[in-house]
Amino acid sequence: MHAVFKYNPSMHNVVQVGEGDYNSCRVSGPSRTYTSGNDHIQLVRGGKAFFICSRPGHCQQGMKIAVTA
Ligand SMILES: [Cu+2]
Repeated sequence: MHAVFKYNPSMHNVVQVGEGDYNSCRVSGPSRTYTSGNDHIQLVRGGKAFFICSRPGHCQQGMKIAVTA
């Protein structure tokens, strides 16, 4: 199972973060950044994954998603 993120890469990105960073809209712990604009990200079955956009203000305005695979 995987997640697909399609977006304009000149405006946004996708950063996989931990739950704490997801809640606070910060990237302070382990993370992985995707910038292709058409990212296919493998998910661990039965696990939760947390994604935010790290461009300034975007996550705070709601550009974030938590998924359960
Ligand atoms: Cu964004």
